Amino acid sequence: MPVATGGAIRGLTSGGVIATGTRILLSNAWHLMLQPGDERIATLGGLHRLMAWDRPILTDSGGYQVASLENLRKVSETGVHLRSYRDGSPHDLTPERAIEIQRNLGSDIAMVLDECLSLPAPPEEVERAAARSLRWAERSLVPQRAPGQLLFGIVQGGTLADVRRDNARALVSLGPPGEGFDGFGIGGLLMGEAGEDTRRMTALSAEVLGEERPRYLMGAGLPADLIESAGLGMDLFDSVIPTRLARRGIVFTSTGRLNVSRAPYRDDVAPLDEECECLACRDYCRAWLHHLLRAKERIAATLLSAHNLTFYAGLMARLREAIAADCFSDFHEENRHRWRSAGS
Ligand code: PRF
Ligand code: ZN
Repeated sequence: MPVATGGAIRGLTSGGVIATGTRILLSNAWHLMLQPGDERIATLGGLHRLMAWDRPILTDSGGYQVASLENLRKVSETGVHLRSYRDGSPHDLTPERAIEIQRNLGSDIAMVLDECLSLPAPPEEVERAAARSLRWAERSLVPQRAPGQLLFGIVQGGTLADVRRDNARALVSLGPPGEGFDGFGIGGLLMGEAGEDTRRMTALSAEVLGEERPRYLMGAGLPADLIESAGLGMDLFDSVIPTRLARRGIVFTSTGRLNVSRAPYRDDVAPLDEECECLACRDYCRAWLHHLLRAKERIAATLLSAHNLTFYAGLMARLREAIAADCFSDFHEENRHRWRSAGS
């Protein structure tokens, strides 16, 4: 899922995003609650209609903002007391309110409010945040959802195997049989821990959560991470990586990864990727894209974001095909090193 935090992917229209082959977007309840307001969005016809996006939307709850706005928030049992990054105004985000916001937005998948910590964190803090996230998850199952809207619980527990395992177990058994969560986010990872810990905790979470319901590794976005964690049982991912890197000139191609803003591309008349059919690759060469970036032309972000999203949609499609054809291991082996670092 590309990230449209405030309801838009920077530089692209929804039609432009659809042209990349993207099938689902992530948006953020906390940001949309502040601006333009969730009730306003409901009154105006809902997020899909306003965004002119008729495919699925997943909304994150704002739990991640607990970690990323560290100096702007206070967490208590009731919920999160956050200050707006816009004007410093105070807001209380409770688990119940997070569900209500997402109902107003009308997203297809809503996430519970959780407490995500930056790592490393003291073990007792991790344990306390996981326990609280679980109590919040329980409170989230009660309020009314939008018709047809799915609700995902979120596993916390940092890199503490026992805490995370217990947390996932408890989450799976919440709610009456058949009426619990529709899927699960694996949260609290990719927060500064070592790659080996991410893998271990992802695998452990996947095992406890089981295969019946979708499992979503929150915040994963490097191609190698997506392939690897798919191998560990992950079904969904979200990240700002494809679009954020694109704006800095970094693109993924069928052969590797390159930074087209660098000098070697100034006179390169090849497309970004011979095998890509995106807007940028169809009409422009690397030299011109290099120029647009250097000249700070806004179309550069548009073209390179379209390219990266096309690349990611293609990568996910090939990954699904490999899994369906039972040749994931070959796919993993062929691709595990391809996008690791700055290449050609
Ligand atoms: N919780 C929520 N959103 C998230 C995370 C989390 O733990 C992460 C962790 N990498 C990304 N986005 N609600
Ligand atoms: Zn392209």
